[in-house]
Parts: sequence; C-alpha cells; structure tokens
Amino acid sequence: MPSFYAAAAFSLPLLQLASAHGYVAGIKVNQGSWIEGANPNWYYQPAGSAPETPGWQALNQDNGFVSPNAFSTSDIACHKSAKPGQKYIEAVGGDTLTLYWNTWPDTHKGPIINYLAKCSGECTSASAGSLSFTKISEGAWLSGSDPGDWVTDTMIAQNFTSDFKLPSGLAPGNYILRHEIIALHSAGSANGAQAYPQCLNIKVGGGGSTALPSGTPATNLYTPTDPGILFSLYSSFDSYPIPGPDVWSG
Ligand SMILES: *[C@@H]1O[C@H](CO)[C@@H](O)[C@H](O)[C@H]1NC(C)=O
Ligand SMILES: [Cu+2]
Repeated sequence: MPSFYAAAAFSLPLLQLASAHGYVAGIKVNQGSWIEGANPNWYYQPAGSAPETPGWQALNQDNGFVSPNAFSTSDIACHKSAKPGQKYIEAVGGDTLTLYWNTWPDTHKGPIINYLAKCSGECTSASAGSLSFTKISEGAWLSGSDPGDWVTDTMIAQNFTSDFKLPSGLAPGNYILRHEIIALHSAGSANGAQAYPQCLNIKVGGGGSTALPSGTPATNLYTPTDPGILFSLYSSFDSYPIPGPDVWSG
C-alpha cells in the first residue's frame, strides 16, 4: 500500500506536465476559415479512419519534444517518426498564416521559428528525413531576464496564436511549413532544450516567381551546443542568439 501511494504521487505531476504541452490544432489564412491541423492522438488510428488534414502526424502522444541529442536525426524535421499530412493549406505569397496551438505552458519560454521546405512533387508523400528548410521568420526574447518576456508569452496572451507572412512573390508549388517552438526552461543543462516542431503542407498559388533557396537539411539546423540551445534562461542576460540559419528575406 505505501509503495502504491508513493508511485502515484510521483507519476501524477509528470502526467500533468506532459498533457499541458500543445500542438497546432488549426490554421487560418488571412483570418479566413478554420483549417484543422493534425491531432497527435490520431497516429495509431487505422489507415483511413483519422481525419485528413494538412498537418503531419507524429509519434507524439505525450505532446512531447525532440531533445538536442536527436537534433541530428530525422525526428527534428517534423517531430518523432512523422508522416505527411494528406491535404494542403492553400495560400499565396504575402498571405498571413495564423497558427493556433491548443494550449501552451507559460513556463516553456523560448523562440518561435518558421521554416519552409519545397517538396519535389507532392508533400503528401514526402519523407521527413529528406527535407531541407529555409528560415522565413523568427522571434524570441523580448525583454528582461531570469526568465524575461518571450514571444511564447505573447502567443499565450493572444489565445495561443502565432502568425507570420509567407514571403511575398514566393513561386507557386508545394511546400512544407515547419513551425517550431524551442522551450528553454531546462536549456541551461546539456540536452535540456526542448524542440516542438510542427509540420503542415501548403500549396502556394498565385503568380510569384521567387524560388525558395535550397535550404539547410533538417539534421543540420541545430547542434546541442549552439548558444541558443544550451542557454541559461534562469540567469541574467541581455540578448539571446536565435538558433538556426539566418532568415531569408525573400
Ligand atoms: C481562441 O482559439 C480557439 C481555437 O483554438 C477558438 O475556437 C476561439 O474562438 C478563439 N477565441 C478568440 C477569442 O478568438
Ligand atoms: Cu514541459
């Protein structure tokens, strides 16, 4: 009996922490109609029984994260063992996309970064390990320190939404959006940062002619010792180096 209670007391807070993480539940283009994302709980549903959406599904039933020691594996592309979304968000260059997280814990402060990869052919049959990404927007530290005010706080205050603009003039084609939060609350320790990448397919139309650069393979975006990955949130600082390649201005 005492050991049962000890085990229950230990495991309950962990479960609560895990369930408090989020995923991208939906998207709007220029504040238009709601487009459903992928729910991690669909991963194990038999083929054809889960709703088809633009969102990639991942082996992420705990709403968990990718650790720095997996940043050189394909899991960093679109989360763990990800498989492609079967639909597309339709947009054109210059559109504003708003991503709706279902929830997010305010302790999980850090950067919010958006990348695009061009699919050769359909994104619905793309393989996460083959994707190369170009960073198109980033935000992170706003003010203060220890821990300070971060774009994740803004996202929570805006009904768990984060938005960005597709590069104007972007050439038509099939792209994968890699939207990511990196939580820094444990990042002062080796392997303590937490990456939460979310991928969604976008079919870009319109008459743009600017080609996306070839980008950086997902497995080369970050290393465990980048200064923005191994970073003490609970200390005094006056800057924060956002990890990954430079933002492409389009
Ligand atoms: C907040 O977002 C949810 C979807 O996550 C939506 O249903 C709700 O209407 C939004 N609330 C406001 C005030 O916009
Ligand atoms: Cu957490």
